[in-house]
Amino acid sequence: MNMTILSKKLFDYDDENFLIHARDLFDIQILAKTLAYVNLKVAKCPTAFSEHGIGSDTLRMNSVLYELVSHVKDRKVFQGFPQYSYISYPPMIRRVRRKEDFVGWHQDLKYLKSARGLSLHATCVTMFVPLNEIEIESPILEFYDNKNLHELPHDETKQSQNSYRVPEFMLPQASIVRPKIALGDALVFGDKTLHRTSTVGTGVTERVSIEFRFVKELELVSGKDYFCTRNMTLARQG
Ligand SMILES: O=C(O)CCC(=O)C(=O)O
Ligand SMILES: [Fe+2]
Repeated sequence: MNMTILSKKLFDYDDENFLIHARDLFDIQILAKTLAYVNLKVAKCPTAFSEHGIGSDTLRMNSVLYELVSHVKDRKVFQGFPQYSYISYPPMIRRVRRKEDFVGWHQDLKYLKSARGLSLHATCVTMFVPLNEIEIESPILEFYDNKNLHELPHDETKQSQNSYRVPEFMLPQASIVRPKIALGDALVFGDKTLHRTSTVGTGVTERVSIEFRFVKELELVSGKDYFCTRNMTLARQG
């Protein structure tokens, strides 16, 4: 797997089960601008995140969200997953500030296959980008470092009305990785990589983040918008 100089591969078992910590990928000023856009939208529409911290389409349908990916400091990061050269538009924006906003153990593959998730694409790579300053207590992500991960069954429990989670008894016996990330970094992982909102730390400090989903050219959906990382432009699939 190709890497930017500042990227650290935390594990890499196959195209769908890997984790990269990409350091210093985004300019702090562009992150601040994107966060200001999110905050402005929330000020205008306080219910923008009413449902479990996930941004509504009114918040997400703006190309300002792609300024981030068009200004990555090192485009080599995209070469780490070359078949996934289109980012599904709009990206997901999330604001985690209560325990109810936490997402349990899951594989993003489950969301691809569900009616209310990303749908339509068979596979994806996720790039998770925090927008605000990260503190020790900030709920970031944690991951299972496990070689033998297949597609796992998920269920919906009362605790997580808006998310699927892998039942406890199905969780692997493997070590958990909690990358220490800083503002400007991203976490990139496959759709079978098992992850959740990290529950380490007692208090919940607000965290706003964007999730970009990279999909394969062969799986593009007609009439849908994408950002192409090969020519760095927004494109509608005609
Ligand atoms: O933001 C979170 O806590 C969960 C994010 C997540 O599951 C993802 O980026 O795929
Ligand atoms: Fe996820």
